[in-house]
Amino acid sequence: MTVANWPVAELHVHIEGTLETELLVVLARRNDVALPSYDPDALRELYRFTDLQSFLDIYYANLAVLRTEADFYDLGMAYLTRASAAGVRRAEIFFDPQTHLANGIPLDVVFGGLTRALADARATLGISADLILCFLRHLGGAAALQTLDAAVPFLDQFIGVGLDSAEVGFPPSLFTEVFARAKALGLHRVAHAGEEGGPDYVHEALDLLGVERVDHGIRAIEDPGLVEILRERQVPLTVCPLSNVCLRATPTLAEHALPAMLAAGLLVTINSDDPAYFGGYIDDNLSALQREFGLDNQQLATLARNSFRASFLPEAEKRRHI
Ligand code: ES4
Ligand code: ZN
Repeated sequence: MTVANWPVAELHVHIEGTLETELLVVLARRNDVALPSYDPDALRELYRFTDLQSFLDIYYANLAVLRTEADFYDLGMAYLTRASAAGVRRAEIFFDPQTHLANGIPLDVVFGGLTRALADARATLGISADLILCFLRHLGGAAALQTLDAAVPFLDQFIGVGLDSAEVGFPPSLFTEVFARAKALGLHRVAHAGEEGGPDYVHEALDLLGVERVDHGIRAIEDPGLVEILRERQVPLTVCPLSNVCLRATPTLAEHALPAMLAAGLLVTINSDDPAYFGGYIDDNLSALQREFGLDNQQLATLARNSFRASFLPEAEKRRHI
């Protein structure tokens, strides 16, 4: 076993962020959607980000190519195949239904394609995967409530809700009601917080949304009181190092908060976020950390164990992996 195929759970990956430029071109041609170029390398050249918003602008524009159930199936299957090769045994996958609804794609098309991909990947690759429905914070709390209501007929096809998109200016407090409703429906709850927003957003996600995991959470390290709460409760943090470098949430990988987070006793996991955009899958993130910080096999094993502990697998299944 090497870092390239160490058995892990991936808990922070946006299925839309796994759309490689090769598949982007195939889908654009299939659906007659215009792209700035039809050369996958030239398209990748456009991925030069200065912050979260500069990434989101390109990411949302590209999603216009996703039109049919087969498109969502191909997207899901491509990720699960690549993730399986990287050692992923369990994936808890975000998707953004509001983006597709805005593009005129009904929920049953999105669920139909993704759910079929997850079932086929389980049968052919032996990978366990579930979906987490994310609300786009820039569309606000009322739109999130509407989206959750519309998703109730599909409750057997997702295990939780999350919160993503532009962070600063859209605090967790806007989503208190929709997260309370998700809890009442028996859904798990996670939220992006402390990526570009400060530690106050992490406090709000914990106190007002009752999240079971924090996505990113790297800026929590700025607040010693918050670090103590996260350590004491062992709240998992799904950290995405290559994403943080690409979007300049950290100046360089060498200056990443990860070593400080581990030293503080936080339950940290390593994830890829949007691997088609940020230079790599979970194995690439682990290799980069190994190169930068000289992670040894014991530290790798700890990160892998953390990923299963932090997952939403039933306890008995977690133990089979730990
Ligand atoms: C995202 Cl890196 C990141 N942050 C917030 N929202 C997102 N959606 C997709 N990737
Ligand atoms: Zn993310």
